[in-house]
Amino acid sequence: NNIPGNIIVTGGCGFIGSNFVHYVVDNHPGVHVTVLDKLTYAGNPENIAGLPSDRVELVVGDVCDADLLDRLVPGHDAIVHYAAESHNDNSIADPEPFLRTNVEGTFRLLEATRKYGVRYHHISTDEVYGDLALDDPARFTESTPYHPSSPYSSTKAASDLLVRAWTRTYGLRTTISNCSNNYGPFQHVEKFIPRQITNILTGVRPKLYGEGLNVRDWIHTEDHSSAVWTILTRGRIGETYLIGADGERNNIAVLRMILEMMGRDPDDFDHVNDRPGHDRRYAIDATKLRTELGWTPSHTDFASGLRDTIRWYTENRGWWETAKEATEARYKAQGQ
Ligand code: NAD
Ligand code: TDX
Repeated sequence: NNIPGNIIVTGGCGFIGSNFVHYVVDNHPGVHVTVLDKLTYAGNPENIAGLPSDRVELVVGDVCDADLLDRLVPGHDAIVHYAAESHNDNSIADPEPFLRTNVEGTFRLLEATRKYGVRYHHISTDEVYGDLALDDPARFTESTPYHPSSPYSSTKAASDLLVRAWTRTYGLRTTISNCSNNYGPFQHVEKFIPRQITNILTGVRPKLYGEGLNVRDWIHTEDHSSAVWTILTRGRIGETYLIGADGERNNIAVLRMILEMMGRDPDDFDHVNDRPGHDRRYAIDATKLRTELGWTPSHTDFASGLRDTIRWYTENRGWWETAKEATEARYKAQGQ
């Protein structure tokens, strides 16, 4: 085991990064976490509020700020890089921040990794592989060719390629993980599941893109965190690991589950404009992670995870109400 004592978690005030911060604090008492987060519209310091101040420090700043990285990185053993612009629809409306944060930000972190010799783990997505046909039995593996579709996924693919090139050329100690769609509490209301739950809670009909036959491979964010910790501490240097929990479902089925769990008619939703270039299906084969590192997910009952997520949004209106209004105004302008 290679447990780092002092880690930087970029994007640690976002949905998945903050879950990882909680995971580390709860399960690994010897580890100190420095969160580096710009607090964009998607970052909320409340997501890590209440954690012991001797275990977690928040530094508000930009991963593109090389001077800040020069001050921050020395004294740390590892960087876990979650920070990103993460939403496909935003990337279609305005790609520029995606280029800057996802591509330039990763470049700056790799340069700091090179300069200070720290361990680096790169968080990425299954979307770098493009999409699969609905009737294709194949799933993505570590050797699937890169074929991204959207501005968002192309910047994530670019950042993965930078990591691979810097690793080979400069001998950096890196790993990459590509995970499928996450769900759970603290996810921004722009994303599919929280958007539909909070639509119902605010008396708005849920919005389904196109026919809703697109398939996503859902994993609970806690399982993503345990997988990342496993790879950070036991993964082979220079390797890529896919993370997924066999959770394929099409959007219309997920939406009907939400409607039924919230006591509504399963057909009580609107079809809205489809996403341009909408990927049809993502599916992960996580055999390498499971067999080589012995990782297994623990949230394998999607219905129960979804019910808990609905309960969390119902009980935490204060966390999402302000963001909800701004998000829906943006969607309205796009006819979605
Ligand atoms: P999110 O949008 O909820 O959070 C992103 C966080 O990064 C926010 O706290 C934001 O303030 C911060 N940030 C953005 N730009 C920054 C910058 N320039 N400098 C410092 N901080 C900055 O995103 P998420 O859904 O939690 O995703 C986290 C990571 O996981 C991303 O790299 C994403 O590509 C990847 N990922 C997400 C999913 C998913 O289903 N959401 C699946 C696979 C991989
Ligand atoms: O209102 C909606 N209606 C709808 O039908 C929204 C917001 C989405 N959708 C569809 C589009 C997708 O097929 O639901 C599916 C999921 O959409 P998103 O939540 O936007 O996720 P997706 O585009 O699949 O990308 C997510 O998973 C991979 C994350 O946002 C990415 O950060 C991650 O890399």
